[in-house]
Amino acid sequence: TWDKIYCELCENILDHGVQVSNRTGIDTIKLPAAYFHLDVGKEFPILTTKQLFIRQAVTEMLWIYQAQSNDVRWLQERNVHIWDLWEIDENGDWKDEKTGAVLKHFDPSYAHTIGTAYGYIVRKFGLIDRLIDSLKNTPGDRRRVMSLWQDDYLDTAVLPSCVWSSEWDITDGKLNAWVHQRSCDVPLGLPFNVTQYAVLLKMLAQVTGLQTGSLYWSIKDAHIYINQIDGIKEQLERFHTQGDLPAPTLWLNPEITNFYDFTMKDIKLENYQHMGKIRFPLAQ
Ligand code: UFP
Repeated sequence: TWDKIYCELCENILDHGVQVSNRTGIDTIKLPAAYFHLDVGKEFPILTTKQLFIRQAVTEMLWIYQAQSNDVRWLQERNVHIWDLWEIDENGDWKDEKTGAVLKHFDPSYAHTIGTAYGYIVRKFGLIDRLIDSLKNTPGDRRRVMSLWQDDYLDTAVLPSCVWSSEWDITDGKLNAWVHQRSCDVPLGLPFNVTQYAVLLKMLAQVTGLQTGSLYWSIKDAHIYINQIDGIKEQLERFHTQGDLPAPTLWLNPEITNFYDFTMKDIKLENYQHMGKIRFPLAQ
């Protein structure tokens, strides 16, 4: 199950990781690489050893792949504040949350956005439309690579996309995705990212008439910030004393056949049992 894979990765990082400094000023314990496989058709992956905020996770995914937006206000209007620390201000500045120092200056036309990353790239290169077209019309295609990493757009991005590549495969009527993440905040980012791509996989399978298959997930730089270690130890303690809880199911409105028609009302997590919140600090 996902909790087991996740907890083993956390233990592996704590036991065998190396402490390094990085641009955020908060050290991490890191492993250079990690990999796992999840059969989403069998079990919907969402952690039960801590509560995951599914509404926020799905909203962010829709912001990137459906609204194809880089505008942080789109999220704020929906009461999602996970990108507030990376919002470019009116003057084009991206500022340090604590000191107010300007970390990077952008053209003021990027005000209120995160610059040219994530949804901006999806829209600019028509990535979703191309993917859906290929899934429907050339099922045997082996070139379905969706790349959010575009060299020409890195300098104008506040945070270049972390989960940046996905490859989409059809085998035996099932849709599978191979997802790669260049940098992974395991306590905060990974639980969100995995659940988001599981929802995306199911949405894409539905609108292309395929069954839900697997997520194959690879990570370069899997890390835990040192101020997150206590929270992870608490989660590991929960897992070792209570195991995990039965996985919930994800309901998608079966009437939706166009990817762009999905709204939050059409996406529901049912029977989600979990062991409650764990607070983890976020490094800007
Ligand atoms: N991060 C994730 N997943 C995401 C996201 C960010 O794990 O979807 F947007 C984390 C990884 C890293 C930090 O800790 O955010 C990005 O920093 P950097 O660009 O220096 O890798």
